[in-house]
Amino acid sequence: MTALAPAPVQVLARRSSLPQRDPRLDAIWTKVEAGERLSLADGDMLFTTRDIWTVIEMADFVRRRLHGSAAYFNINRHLNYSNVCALSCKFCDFYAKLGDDKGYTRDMAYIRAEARKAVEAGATEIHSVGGLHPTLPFSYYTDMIATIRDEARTLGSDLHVKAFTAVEIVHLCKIAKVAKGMSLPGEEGISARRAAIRHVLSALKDAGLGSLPGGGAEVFDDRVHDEAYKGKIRSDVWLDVHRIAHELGLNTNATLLYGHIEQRHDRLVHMDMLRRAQDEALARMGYAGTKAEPHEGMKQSDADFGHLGYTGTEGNNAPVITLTRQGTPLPEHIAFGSNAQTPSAPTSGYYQTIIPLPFFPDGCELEHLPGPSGLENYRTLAIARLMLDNFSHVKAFWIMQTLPMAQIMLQSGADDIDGTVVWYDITKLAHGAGQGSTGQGSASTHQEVNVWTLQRAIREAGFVPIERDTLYRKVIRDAANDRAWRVQ
Ligand code: V47
Ligand code: SF4
Repeated sequence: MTALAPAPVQVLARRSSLPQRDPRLDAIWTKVEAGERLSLADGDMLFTTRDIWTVIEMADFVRRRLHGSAAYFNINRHLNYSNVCALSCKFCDFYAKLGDDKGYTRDMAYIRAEARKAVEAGATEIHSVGGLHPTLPFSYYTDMIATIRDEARTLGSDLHVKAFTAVEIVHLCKIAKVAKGMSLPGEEGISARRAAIRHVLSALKDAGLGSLPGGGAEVFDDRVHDEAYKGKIRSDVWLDVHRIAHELGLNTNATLLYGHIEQRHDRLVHMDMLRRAQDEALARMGYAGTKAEPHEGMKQSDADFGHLGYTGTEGNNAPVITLTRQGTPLPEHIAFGSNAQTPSAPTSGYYQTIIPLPFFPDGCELEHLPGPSGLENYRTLAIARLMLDNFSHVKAFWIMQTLPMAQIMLQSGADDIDGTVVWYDITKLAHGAGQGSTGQGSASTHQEVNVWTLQRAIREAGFVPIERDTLYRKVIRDAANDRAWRVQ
């Protein structure tokens, strides 16, 4: 099996000649061309410059260096097993309380039927998340995964199960009754928490869990956390769950929920925390770091961000590992190709993609906020591509970005638009905002596009559509039966 290896392309840097060209970006261009890590101060300039087009041009340069003209999609189904949740995040229009009319919890017959439908539609992935249900036993979750995998196997499919955000994993630690000591302060509490997370993730992996989605990260800032999603795990615990998943060989994704009550610098800190976590994951895989000491730019950014309470760069001498230098193999090429860095090093267990999620105000407690503008969406996605130099992929999740926006995002740093989705309960597009969807006139959780529509959207944006599986391997379809697939 090989991972997707884009055809090598000759990438020539372009320089925007628009009147609003910002010459301060020249120094950032030089770093981008050299594949050097951008500092938080650079990120700040990318957010504040009026020359957004150069920001986009730089992100497109990086995206093409990594992926050439390839743009990825998958055939998947989202399955929300329950919307009943013990928390009440202010940005969330999805949750219901136990006993509410709008609450639902799917039983195993429903889940089995969904797995069957997914296989019959040729899906390679089920993406399943839900609320923090107060009474379901831990066995429900292992049964759910085993049921999906069993039904798929019966039908001859190796359907991948990507399930449970880090927030759900910690909830499962509590209900699996392995979380003793999780809330204790100090090292003892932390190691007990880690042991509980490891136990739960191992049990889920044994049941057939294939990877973790990127949800629940929101934005890694305590002020925003306490104001908008109090009660949820904080950044240290979210990152811990993903670190332990990586140690167990599970790949994971990461999201950034922006455009609500956070500030732009919170987004940059979030990106910095994620790329530091990825440095660790890639180091485990045998990647060599390029810098052992914080360089000038990082020191500058410490000064700029220190007063905001972010000291993440202080005393951190971990190697900086970038994937954006010409010719650096992507982790999936190491995992599925013959590019092993160190023969005994693990070949899985890293962040695959960053998914910037624009805040949707409709129906939630923060409904009075306007949500981010289109340009803010492009800018944030482009900056994610530039800052997260050690993430292979940037996903423009078309369900939240809309398909027309996702098309342009493919030219602004994104290389992936997610999949056919079918039902999505977490946010709803109103009044046909997602052109190319089923064309329903009012807000609906039925948000499906067919493969042809996704491929056409990608081609129209000037890219070559490549169907991938969850782990970014190329999917080959049987010419006589397009529901049958294998990975290359
Ligand atoms: O964690 C909830 C977000 C996330 C709103 O890993 C909202 O491939 C905007 O994580 N406005 C869940 N966002 C979705 C998610 C995801 C989606 C697609 C692909 C992958 C992947 C992961 O949705 C939640 C939360 O951050 N969310 N409410 C809202 N009103
Ligand atoms: Fe519950 Fe997740 Fe919604 Fe928060 S975002 S209320 S944890 S379902």
